[in-house]
Amino acid sequence: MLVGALKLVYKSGEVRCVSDVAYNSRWGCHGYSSFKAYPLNVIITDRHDNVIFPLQQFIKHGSGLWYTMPVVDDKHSDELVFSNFDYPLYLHPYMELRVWFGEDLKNWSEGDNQGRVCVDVFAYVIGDIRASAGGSQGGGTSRAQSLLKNLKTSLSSIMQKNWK
Ligand SMILES: [Ca+2]
Repeated sequence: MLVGALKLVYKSGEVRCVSDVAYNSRWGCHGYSSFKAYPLNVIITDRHDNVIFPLQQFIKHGSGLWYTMPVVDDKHSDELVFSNFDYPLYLHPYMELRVWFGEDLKNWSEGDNQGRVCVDVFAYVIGDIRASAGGSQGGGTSRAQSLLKNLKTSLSSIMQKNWK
């Protein structure tokens, strides 16, 4: 299936980028001075540890993969949503996705990291590749484009229908 977005929904736990629990966070390292401007550190990769989300333009600190996203608060936000409707992700059965703490992925300043966070992962499905078998290459993209038009008119109902 073609996936335009991934959503991580917070379930439980805390993580921090140093040993002090004062920096407990759901998605990064809350209030830690070095990363206040880009406090998010949860990364999605494939099974070879290639970064899928966040998109490169959000990453502000390449060594540890610290990033920022509009509106998202690293301590209080219930959800973390990554989207890429220009280049939908093709997910197939048994494909592995990994949820990383960026510092751990990069083996950078990871020795003092602590904690664990559990999340549910949802995919925003914009098409099934089998449904368009025989169609022209790029059919998924045009489906994404048509969906974007729908989003403008009925965002809430589509959002409910497509999260799986
Ligand atoms: Ca650290």
